[in-house]
Amino acid sequence: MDEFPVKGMDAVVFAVGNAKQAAHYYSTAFGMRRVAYRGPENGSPDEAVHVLESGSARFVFRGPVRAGTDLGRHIAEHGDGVTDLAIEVPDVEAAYRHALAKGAKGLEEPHVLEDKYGKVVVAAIATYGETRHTLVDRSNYSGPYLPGFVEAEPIVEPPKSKRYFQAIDHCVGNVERMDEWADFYHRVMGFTDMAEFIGADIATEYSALMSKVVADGTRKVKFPLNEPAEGKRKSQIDEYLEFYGGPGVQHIALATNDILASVDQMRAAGVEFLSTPDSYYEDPALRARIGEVRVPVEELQKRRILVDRDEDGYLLQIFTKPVQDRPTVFFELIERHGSLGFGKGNFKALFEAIEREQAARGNL
Ligand code: TYF
Ligand code: FE
Repeated sequence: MDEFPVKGMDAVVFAVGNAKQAAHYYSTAFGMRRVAYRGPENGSPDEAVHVLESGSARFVFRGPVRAGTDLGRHIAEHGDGVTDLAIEVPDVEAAYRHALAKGAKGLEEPHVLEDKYGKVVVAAIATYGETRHTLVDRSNYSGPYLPGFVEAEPIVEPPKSKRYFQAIDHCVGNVERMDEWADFYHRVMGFTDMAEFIGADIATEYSALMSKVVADGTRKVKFPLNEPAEGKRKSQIDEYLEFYGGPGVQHIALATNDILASVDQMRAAGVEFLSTPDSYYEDPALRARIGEVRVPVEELQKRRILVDRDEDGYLLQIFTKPVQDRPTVFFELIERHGSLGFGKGNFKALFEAIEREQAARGNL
């Protein structure tokens, strides 16, 4: 029996300096639709909260309205970042009791929130850094987000074309001790390791990081965990830890059905992506390894989209630059065609691209 059943990701919650403007950026540049709001106008004097969706992916942006809040302190310390990887579970009480029995730190006891749309049960436990997992059961709720939130108009007309992405594929944490946190997810949530990992061998060669992926039994919730390693130069994970001020969420991967169109539209709206050199696409070894994919390699090359293949299929992926002034949180777009991996074959090219940015910032 699954000791910690999960339904999927419920939301990624961001703490930002200006939630109104963040909501605008994710509407215009990420094609998301605002669906709910809570702020001084409806019972939240200290913070404004905008809720945006794209398919099943839900982002929540919280911004302080006045000085002296813990939210404001969090932003002063970490910059804009992710405070909560909220998970939808069928039974919050059972999940929370199980987590605490296995040694998790409780942050919020299970409680019921209620309004005219019904009831939601929530609780919260701590994970790495100041990050938390809120556990949510919304099976008896029909409102736009949580009790207390009102329906909100989209900020701009959502894209006429397809949405840019439809789900959260995985959420990556940068930590100081990967094994400790992998064990946390094994013990507390019954998550198991996925095949992909970066061990000390690869780490010293070029990546300067070690990485492990834990996931629930259904593979709907996937959490890679990175740890800095002694490499030839300063690890990108150390840069993150320094600028974020400790462990936290590094990137959110968004599942798309048409990465070419999404990248084109996001670029046109001003989103910056990491650049892969032409040599990546012209490498005969890559061409041989990849075989046939749904578009000519030239179409990927034009857009700097990466491609990887394993025994189950292939995937296309691309990474944004950090989306705030601090070199911390970024996004990945991923289009899967059978592959359940994370682009292991791209790690070298990807980490070289990341290191070029790191060097440009003077942090290598
Ligand atoms: O999530 C992953 O594992 C891939 C690769 O600092 C990756 O997206 C791993 C570490 C990293 C950036 C990307
Ligand atoms: Fe990723």
